Amino acid sequence: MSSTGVVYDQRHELHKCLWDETFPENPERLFAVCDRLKNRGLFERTTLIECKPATEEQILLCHPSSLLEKLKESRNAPDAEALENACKQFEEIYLTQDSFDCALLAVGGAIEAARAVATGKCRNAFAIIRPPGHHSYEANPNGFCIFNNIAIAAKQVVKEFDLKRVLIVDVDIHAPQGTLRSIADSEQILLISIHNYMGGAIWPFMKETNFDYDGNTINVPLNAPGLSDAEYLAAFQHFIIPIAIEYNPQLILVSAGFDAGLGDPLGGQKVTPACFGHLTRMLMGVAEGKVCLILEGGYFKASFIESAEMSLRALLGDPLPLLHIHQRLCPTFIESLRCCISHQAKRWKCCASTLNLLQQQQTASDSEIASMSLSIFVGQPIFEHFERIIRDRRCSTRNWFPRPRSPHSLGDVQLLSGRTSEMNAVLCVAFLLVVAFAVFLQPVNCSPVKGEWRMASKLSEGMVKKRSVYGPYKHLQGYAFMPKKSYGMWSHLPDSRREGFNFVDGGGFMKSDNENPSLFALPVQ
Ligand code: X5A
Ligand code: ZN
Repeated sequence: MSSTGVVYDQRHELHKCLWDETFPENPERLFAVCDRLKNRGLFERTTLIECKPATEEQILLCHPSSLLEKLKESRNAPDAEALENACKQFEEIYLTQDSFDCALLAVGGAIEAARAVATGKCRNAFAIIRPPGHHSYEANPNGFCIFNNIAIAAKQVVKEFDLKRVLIVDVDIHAPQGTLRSIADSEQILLISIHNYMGGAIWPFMKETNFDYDGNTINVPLNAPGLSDAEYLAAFQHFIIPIAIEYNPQLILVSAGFDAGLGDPLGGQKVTPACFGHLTRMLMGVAEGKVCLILEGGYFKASFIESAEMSLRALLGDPLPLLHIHQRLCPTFIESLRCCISHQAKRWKCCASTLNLLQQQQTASDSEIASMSLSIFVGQPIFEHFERIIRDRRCSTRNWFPRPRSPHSLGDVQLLSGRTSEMNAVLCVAFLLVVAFAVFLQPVNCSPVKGEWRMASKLSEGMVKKRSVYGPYKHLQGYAFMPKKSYGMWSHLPDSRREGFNFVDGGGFMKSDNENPSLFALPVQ
């Protein structure tokens, strides 16, 4: 019987940030995952899939040759300073002399894993690769991603095996704008993604990542932080899995980012490792189990190594820890899901029937039939602001990422100090938008506003005030909406505040500030 395949290649460590060793996307991520899988005796139960560099022809399935030429130059860069300077043309990208080859290897790994599953050589597979890929599109590497590994792999297997339906499911917490754009021209590929949206006030600040997008991408936008297993399971059970079944894919590729996980400093959500295992298992019920996981983000080591283990255990058919759901679904999430179901009811029979059921229930309980909410998007000014930063080559990687810095790198922040009149204009527009959003939309039934949202500038305490914000975010600080729920949310605090956090059997154990521990440990089934 064919087994579970794993891609892992030492050479992926060659891509690292030479000028900021605290950068969250680092080689340590792969070592940590692999160490864990080795220590738990999981590697020996899998088949190693050999990883070879993607060919230029394969890269061209999603990117222009101009990008290949640009990136190739980094091979001959004289020093780190030249590399850092070259990276200013991109958004949140770093390069070493080896990054180009390493990125080719990551794409190659994704392709080989997808091939192994498509041909039946492996029952399913997990490609443990980096750099990640799902943000990159056309000539725009960004968000730690150089080439779009998963989109290229999908296009390659469609071409090579004449597949008619390949499904990509993206569970990374960041909206996969790169995959969305890379596959927009492919009739044989469908993308379903669940990600932070926050009314459009979160990176990558793109309207196409909201529920009302039409095309071969289906979005589940999340508009509140602190969501957990309950919400993710509900999204899968009521929306993602029914659509997957109706689509009837021949192969499922998963953008397996674990940054929606409990404790992730970038994600702000609270999905337990065990839940990642269960999500994988739910997908294994579709496409005759032909599921290929491809690693994307995940930045809190204790959490993501456990999530990766649980996902691999799902692929191997191991028992998974039971999930204990003892919370009601977040109302803001319910509204998102209702919008998704209503919007997709036009195209998917399963959504039409779910919607019908919802409306019958509402009639039966004498409540008004809820209409679809407004599609909110407040990200345009920030998006344009970021585009100008890249165009003017104003900012290097180290200044993009908003988090506390070690003192020795503080000096570089000076690069951005002083507001330009352009920045002031952006601030005014953003501020006016925010005021309009707060004042005029308040009575409208759209929950990102309802009750839960306050202006961050008015907070006496809260995460915005507590964390230092640098780079392009610096001047926007205090003008953004922060959800009330996230006051002092621990996952946004510096790492030192997250001590006492352990992951056991797919759950997590956190000691909170008031010494009142909250327990997420889960019994094994
Ligand atoms: C792959 C991934 C995160 C990009 C964050 C940009 N990228 N602010 O998780
Ligand atoms: Zn991510």
